[in-house]
Amino acid sequence: MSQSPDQVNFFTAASPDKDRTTLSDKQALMAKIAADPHRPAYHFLPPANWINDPNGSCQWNSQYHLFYQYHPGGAFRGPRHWGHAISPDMVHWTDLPIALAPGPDAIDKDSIYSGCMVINQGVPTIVYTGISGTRESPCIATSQDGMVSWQKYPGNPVIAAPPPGFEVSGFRDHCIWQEGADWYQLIGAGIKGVGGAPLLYRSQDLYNWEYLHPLCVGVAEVTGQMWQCPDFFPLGDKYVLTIAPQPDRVVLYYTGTYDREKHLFTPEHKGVFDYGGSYYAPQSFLDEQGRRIIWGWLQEGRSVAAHTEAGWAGVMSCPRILFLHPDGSLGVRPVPELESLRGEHRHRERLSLTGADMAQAPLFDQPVKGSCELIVELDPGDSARCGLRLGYSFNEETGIIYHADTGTLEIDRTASSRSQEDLHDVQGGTCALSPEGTLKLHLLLDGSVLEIFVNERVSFTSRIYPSQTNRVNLDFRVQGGTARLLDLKLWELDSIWTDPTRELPEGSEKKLTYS
Ligand code: DQQ
Repeated sequence: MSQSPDQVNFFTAASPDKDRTTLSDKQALMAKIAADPHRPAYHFLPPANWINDPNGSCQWNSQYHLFYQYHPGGAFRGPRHWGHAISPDMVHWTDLPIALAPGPDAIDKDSIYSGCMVINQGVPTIVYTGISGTRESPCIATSQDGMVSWQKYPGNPVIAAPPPGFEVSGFRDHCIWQEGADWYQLIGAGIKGVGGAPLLYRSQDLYNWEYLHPLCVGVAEVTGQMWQCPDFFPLGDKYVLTIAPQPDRVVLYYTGTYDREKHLFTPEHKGVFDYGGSYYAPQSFLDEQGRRIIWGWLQEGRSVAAHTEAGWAGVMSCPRILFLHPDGSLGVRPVPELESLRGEHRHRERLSLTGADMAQAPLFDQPVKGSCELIVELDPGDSARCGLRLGYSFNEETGIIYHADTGTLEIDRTASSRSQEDLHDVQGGTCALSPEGTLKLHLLLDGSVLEIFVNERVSFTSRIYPSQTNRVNLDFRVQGGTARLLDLKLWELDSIWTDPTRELPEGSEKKLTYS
């Protein structure tokens, strides 16, 4: 499928005066983006500009659809639209025209905020939050042409205001499911002074909603004032609620039981979904294979000025499969479809290293490509710390180190880049060793994106901005004892953009189309 840039609307405000945006502006922007060492090669993002939350995620008629919060006016926050891309495999994507834009009606004149997709008697139906000033309104749009163009419901909003009786801190973001003949909807909210509280509604037609009660209520001091983007779904014999809490912005999950008579959720197990500090506002869906897939927005870790100048900001995480561990905790791993990108392979096994101070052993003679996948199994032994170092030019490095005394993994970004514009911190979180006492790390490194899955239980997603990302030296690091690297498999990964015109702007308007 091909769309002209104007249809896709990626470039209209690449220059501050959109009427003066010329082909050479577009070419210059795309050339800069194509040469950007921080630009991921196999994580989804549009050709340019700002994105945030995934929206409307679904698989329909075998096609995967990813909508996303999008500002076509530049690589900074602005009036949010819904961008749209489709894929046969969640790996290779085709850009489609913007699905939803603000206005012209007053109810959503300022932004189209996050929401979900349901198929209502064969009709694709989006439920989103219309933004008008400070007013947040649940709204509907439908498509009659297979999800390409969208018509807003003239009777929007479908819920006029938050329920009376308490003061909410926010009323936005939607998760909808069906039970028998009834639809149920959660809207992200919080009760002022109390805590996060996703509000539960019921409807028979998606257009008329009856308020029931909060699905559950958090404690403001512990889990924040407002739970954005609640997502609620069955998994195995439990139910799962994921939330994006404000102000902490660390995605949490609860697994527990759901009483389908009383429509109350009783959390039994609470966990951090991702410790990295970059992963936010995830949304899941059930695909046609019955897999629960989830993806989230990877925020920038560089200044607003830096990403505005770069011409792109935000990227989607890789699609992840969710499952339940026997102890009720959430399991997570990347989808196997990503394996189709695997190229050159390297392997190491049985490497033992001892160090009183931090000892370091190179894992390969030659640097690896900055778009790669690693699966590493470590036995911390009696060491105090062990892990990996990603080494770049100019002494820039990122440490991925397990601390035995605290049982935490730390992502050390203090020397990740020379630029003072970027985050320089240490991110850490608890991660349990396997029953055999080992640590299995599954890493996806892609330009400025670093996703790490630990023992298929928790992820650490980070953004790093070294000056150059095409050559990475990998080292094994050990301190205060002996640790063993049992096995390491590495694959360099191909770019998902098989159409070079997406990144190479030279030539005509035609060459700027996407297929
Ligand atoms: N992002 C959207 C909101 C949501 C927030 C606005 C979470 O709907 O609450 O872009 O990142």
